[in-house]
Amino acid sequence: MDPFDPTAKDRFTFGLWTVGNTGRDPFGEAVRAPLAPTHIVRKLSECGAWGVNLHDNDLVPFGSSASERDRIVREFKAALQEHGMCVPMATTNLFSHPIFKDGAFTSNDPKVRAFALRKTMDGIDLGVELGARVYVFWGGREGTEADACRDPRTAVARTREAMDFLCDYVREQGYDLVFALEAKPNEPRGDIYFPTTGHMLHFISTLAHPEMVGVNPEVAHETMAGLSFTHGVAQAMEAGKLFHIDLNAQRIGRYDQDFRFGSEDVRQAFLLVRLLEGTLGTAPYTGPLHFDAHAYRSEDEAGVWDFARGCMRTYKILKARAQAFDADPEVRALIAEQNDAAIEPLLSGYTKDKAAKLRALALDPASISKRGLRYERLDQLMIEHLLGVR
Ligand code: GCO
Ligand code: MN
Ligand code: MN
Repeated sequence: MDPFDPTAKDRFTFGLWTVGNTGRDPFGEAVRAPLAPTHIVRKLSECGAWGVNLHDNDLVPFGSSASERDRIVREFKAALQEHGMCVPMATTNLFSHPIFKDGAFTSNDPKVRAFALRKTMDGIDLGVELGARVYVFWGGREGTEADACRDPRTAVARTREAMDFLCDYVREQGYDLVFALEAKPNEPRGDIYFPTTGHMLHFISTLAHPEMVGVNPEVAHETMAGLSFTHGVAQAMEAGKLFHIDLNAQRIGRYDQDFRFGSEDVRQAFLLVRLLEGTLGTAPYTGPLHFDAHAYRSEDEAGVWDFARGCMRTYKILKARAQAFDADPEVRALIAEQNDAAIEPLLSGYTKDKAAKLRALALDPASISKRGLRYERLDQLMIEHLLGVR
């Protein structure tokens, strides 16, 4: 077997909405027929994926009766069982229906906020019934074009109210479920509240149950904002808050492109996989590896499965490249920690004595700054590993 072909052990997942994307965009109609969720389950399992994620309405169309819902869920569960697939994550569509045109949890209309909470409780029930352990919140419509419509602080407070309400709902039901908040700077709104993972991380610390809430960073979203995705993910990992991740590819300064993972900025993709896999010797991320991307509009259904296999293969190839890079003796020598047993203990845990000792140290800025760091060589080695010549 090709070592880069995915298997269930790799924990790769796709959304029903990702491989099911019909290619509709603001300028043109669908180019592919919709795929039945049960068909997607079968095809994804054949491609080597581990799981499939969904919005409530990807599976149960908006407005379905209770009996329709139950039949759809029954058939979907049978397909999951037959193909050995799981549903690690679920989420709510709080953006498609016109009722959400000015937001869901942040709307100025309490009826809209009530509807959003109710829809989310139902979505949580559905997700848990399918086995989901992570529930994602992406506030696609939570933003503005006409900013005078509300004080942005009100939007933050309303979002907190909703999160606290829903955390208590989950606790009362006794569900084994955590929340993951997904930031995006804009699109479909002119500006979306909580535009980056960093904004989300702080917001989480203000919640009633911060331990239940983490983040779901997406490559495209942080890149749209021109930020280093790897740094954002690292900060979330360091805080113990990387509960989920949306992998795709994106160029800075564009609309949300949702390209095949690794198809743009291979260098950032390499650094991301290196971080997630902990090939540097750090603790790896062990959650689902979700691809929130879709096939080019040029593709038919066969192209969709090429796209899905491509996302997973590229991840595995980058993982192998990262392992080789971090095992390279020259690389290890270049990034070896410099230890100084006399100085190190003085740098953490303030005491008057340590402050005095720091002041007394003989540190010569001129001689310290003379040393070249050899990052040119290090970066070139990374490029050579990435290009497969080392
Ligand atoms: C987007 C978002 C969505 C969310 C999804 C799950 O830009 O459209 O990335 O795909 O991830 O709604 O919450
Ligand atoms: Mn996105
Ligand atoms: Mn996403």
